[in-house]
Amino acid sequence: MLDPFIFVVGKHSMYQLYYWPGLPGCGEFIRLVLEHAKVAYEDIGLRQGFEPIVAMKQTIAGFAPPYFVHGETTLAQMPAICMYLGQRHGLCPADHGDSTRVLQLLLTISDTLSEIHDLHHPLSIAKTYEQQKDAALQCAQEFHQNRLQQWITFYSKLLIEQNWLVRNNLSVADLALFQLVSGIEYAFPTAFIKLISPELLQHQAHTRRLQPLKNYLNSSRRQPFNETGIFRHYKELDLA
Ligand SMILES: N[C@@H](CCC(=O)N[C@@H](CS)C(=O)NCC(=O)O)C(=O)O
Repeated sequence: MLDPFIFVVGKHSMYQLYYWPGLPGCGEFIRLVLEHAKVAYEDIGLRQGFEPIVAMKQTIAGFAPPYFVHGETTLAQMPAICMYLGQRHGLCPADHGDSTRVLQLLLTISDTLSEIHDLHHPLSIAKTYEQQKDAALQCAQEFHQNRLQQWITFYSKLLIEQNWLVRNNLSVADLALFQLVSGIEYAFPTAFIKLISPELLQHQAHTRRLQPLKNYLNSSRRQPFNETGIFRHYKELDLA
């Protein structure tokens, strides 16, 4: 029987993604690229559990998961992995300046992710949310008053008069923006309704319609948001 966690869709050699099972986290950004590129990959965490991820963390592969292995190449950091895949599978411009621009946007999205993660863990990732709830409430208030609007404005301006972020060509940065905006909608539904822009709503709609990404988003392989990931829905951290 075909292993359900080895998704052999294309003709490319096998890629391996190492990411914690049970949460979409940074791993899901990479899955979106793999799925849209229709390439074969082995999802080690979903298939084998936490152990291989912990083992990888003890090597010099990179400080924290996601890790990505392709033959002799081992990578960490979501933006670096997305760039590697984007360059191999037509989701990154050939021009050096434009591809660096894609990298810049991935890094900016990564900055937004850190800020959103730190809302529920403002003091320490070693403590639970409940142990730092007071600080989290304070940070969330500040975030909704200022930062969320600033982030939304930044990404929206890039989409005025174009469907895709860099020279109106779909790239890995667009797939990452889709996951970021989807996560914001999950974590802060009230803030989302009040603050989201027409540009970002349209970008979401365009991305959701892309094939083959659409097949993945509608499949049971899509990793749902939950309260163990970056985007957590705690009602008290949403806009009042
Ligand atoms: N900037 C890194 C973030 C890596 C990261 O924070 N990984 C989390 C899960 S999303 C983790 O497992 N952290 C464990 C640790 O920091 O020890 C990336 O984009 O890959």
